[in-house]
Amino acid sequence: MSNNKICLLIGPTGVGKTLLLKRLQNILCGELGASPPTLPTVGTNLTDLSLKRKKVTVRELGGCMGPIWPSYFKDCSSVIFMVDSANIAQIASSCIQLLSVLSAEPLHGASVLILFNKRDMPGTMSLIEIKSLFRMDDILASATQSITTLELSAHSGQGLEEVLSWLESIMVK
Ligand SMILES: Nc1nc2c(ncn2[C@@H]2O[C@H](COP(=O)(O)OP(=O)(O)OP(=O)(O)O)[C@@H](O)[C@H]2O)c(=O)[nH]1
Ligand SMILES: [Mg+2]
Repeated sequence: MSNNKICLLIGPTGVGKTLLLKRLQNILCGELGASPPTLPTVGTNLTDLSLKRKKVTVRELGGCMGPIWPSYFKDCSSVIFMVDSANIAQIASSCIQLLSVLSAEPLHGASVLILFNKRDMPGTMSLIEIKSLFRMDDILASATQSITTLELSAHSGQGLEEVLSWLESIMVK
């Protein structure tokens, strides 16, 4: 598989990246089932997803690898950046992390999906409030990339089909 089919999956530790990959595989196998356990990813986690039209490889980079994420940027043409929308204390640092990712030269032409995960958690703020805290308008105004945002619960399954549709759409470009 050529490198330009690799999609990078990044975000702080514990936001739900590994669970997302497991749940996408569940859906593609035809049965969502119960949410499986995960362990923190130390290093990278390569997962092949057989979409309707293409196979795509998603490379998760563990949140603990943040300082060396940029060494993987040149090998990908799309990025999924995941945010824990139930962890308000982490929103500002996630925003700064995302701005640094978007300003990286190898990613200037990348397609970017921002996922606001854990929408099933009780007491989470509305998406409008989260986007405002996250400075989404400023991010969209300054970015060179085409950016899509989605609400997600990797746990309940809300939004998983939309993530697959996004992957299909960018892989046919
Ligand atoms: N309630 C809820 N819990 C979630 C959701 N997504 C992930 N989790 C839980 O969050 C914890 C961390 O999930 P992981 O998928 O391991 O997180 P990660 O982003 O891969 O973390 P690193 O590999 O350390 O970077 C696990 O206990 C998951 O079950 C969600 O949508 N809702
Ligand atoms: Mg992980």
